[in-house]
Amino acid sequence: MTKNQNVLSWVDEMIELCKPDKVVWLDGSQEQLQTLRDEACATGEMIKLNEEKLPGCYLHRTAVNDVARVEHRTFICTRKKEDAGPINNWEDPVVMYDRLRKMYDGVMKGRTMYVIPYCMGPIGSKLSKVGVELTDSIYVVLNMDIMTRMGKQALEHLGDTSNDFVRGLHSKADVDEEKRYIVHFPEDNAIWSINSGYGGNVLLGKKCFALRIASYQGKNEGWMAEHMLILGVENPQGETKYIAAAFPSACGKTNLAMLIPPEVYKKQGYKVWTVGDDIAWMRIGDDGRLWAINPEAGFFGVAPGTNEKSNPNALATTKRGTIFTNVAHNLDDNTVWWEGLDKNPPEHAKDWKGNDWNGKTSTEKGANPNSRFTAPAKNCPCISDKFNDPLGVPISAIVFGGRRAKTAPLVYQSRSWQHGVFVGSIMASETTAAATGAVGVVRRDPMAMRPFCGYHMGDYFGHWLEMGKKLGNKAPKIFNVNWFRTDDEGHFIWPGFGDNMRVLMWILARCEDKVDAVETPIGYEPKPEDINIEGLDITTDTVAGLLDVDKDLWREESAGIEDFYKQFGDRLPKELSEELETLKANLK
Ligand code: OXD
Ligand code: MN
Repeated sequence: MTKNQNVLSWVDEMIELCKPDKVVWLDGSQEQLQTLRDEACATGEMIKLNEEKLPGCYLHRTAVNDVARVEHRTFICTRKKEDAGPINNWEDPVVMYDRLRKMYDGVMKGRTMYVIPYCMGPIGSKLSKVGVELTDSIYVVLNMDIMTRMGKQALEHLGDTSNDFVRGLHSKADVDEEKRYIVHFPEDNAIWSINSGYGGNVLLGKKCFALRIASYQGKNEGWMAEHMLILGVENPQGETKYIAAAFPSACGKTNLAMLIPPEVYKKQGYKVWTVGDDIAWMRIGDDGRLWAINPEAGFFGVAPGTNEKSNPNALATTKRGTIFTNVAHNLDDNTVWWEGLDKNPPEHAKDWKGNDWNGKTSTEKGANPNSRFTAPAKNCPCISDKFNDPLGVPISAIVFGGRRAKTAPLVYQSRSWQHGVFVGSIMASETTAAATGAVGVVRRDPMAMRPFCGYHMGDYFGHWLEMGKKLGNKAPKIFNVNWFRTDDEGHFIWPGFGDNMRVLMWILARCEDKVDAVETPIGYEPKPEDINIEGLDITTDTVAGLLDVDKDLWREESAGIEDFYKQFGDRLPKELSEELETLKANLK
């Protein structure tokens, strides 16, 4: 399938190590994929769902001990420890290769090795990059088919001589938790993953390549790989402006990316288009602006909570050609169900572990809280017509956000790119009672990249500052939002979901210099009356409350930031220490 000697010799080397019985190269053809789907159904690895209700859809269950990303077993192995930084787990690459080689030696005996060439980003785009993943899992092959542009086309994009491809090696091995490793060697363009079958650990194009390795490449090559959704807001004149936004998990990224405009905007003819829901690769274009692509071709979304009200577009996306993982299996009509889908759980079902389950009487959950759908982006009713555009889309605004009950206001704008980098670097989200038992524990998650930055976080901040210098006055404006402020009873004050568009509209108006702002100690804020609340149950006073900056809370916040910053030592850019000093002075 390729004459590229760099690919061929690396695959040969890995075959020698893993010793599979058989090697199959994926060309991306439907015939080949269907053979694999049939084989996975025959062995029980996947279950074919109701062809009428869910055409081309399948159900898969992972091992019970293997349902999420494993940050504590995820490593960045750079030659120098300090290059991985204080937030990543590190091991010497020589030691790690040696340890892993012993585990991979003969691991595919009696199994087939699948060779998956894939392209992250539109074929032919200058922003796209190729990876090759070797795996012994058909589930991985079929997910990679949805999540990436896979097969022959990827090798053609790479060409016959290039060595610029990411080498990904994956084996389920024995799915042994104690021996689970998700290891990145950024200096070798390599990812080795073993003993897991869960998406985030094994679909190596996603978090491992498109964020961890790509962030490192981006620093060296002058571009950015970010944990951001990309959406377009089209005005009644047919002009579309694009926003890239970073949020930690469980803050509604997929919902925001697929937002349905509230009536007040819909009736005027505004539309919202989804370019991506998780990852953005951004480069400076010939016109000096920042251009973004979504490197993925599908959505790997959390199922629970997705429903007709919260995200009808996501739900519609999962109705065809989708792989469901760890949701409940409705035996009556051979479909799927998860908590929060509707108020009608099936009585004759299997839960995500494969045990008999009655949704009406059982106290156990039917779906794992991190159960997922892998769905093709092309199914999405609001997918942008620029989704496959090799040029990507020009970004007007960058938005950061987290879940904060009190501190952060509904929205504020940074005073400059440098201040915006500070705003991103201090991003934090409060854990919910459901997740940890302890409400309001702040976890700092700079730019939502804490688990995904493939190098020293201090250098990463430095790279952001560099990009701003290159962009100059063409740089996107940077904002921070918080949909999650609560009242004294703990209820959310802001309605959220589609109504978040009201805030995006202020953001875009600022980008076009169409609206004023008020200066506060933390940055620019809207005048309360500039947030459109037509049709909402809240008053301008409520908005004023949502925009309130409590100086005492922000003094506490500054102390937290100072503590957080200490770990970066002299690799913290001085510009960020200056911004912290400015904040402290503004709060006096
Ligand atoms: C995540 C995801 O964990 O997108 O951030 O799956
Ligand atoms: Mn994510």
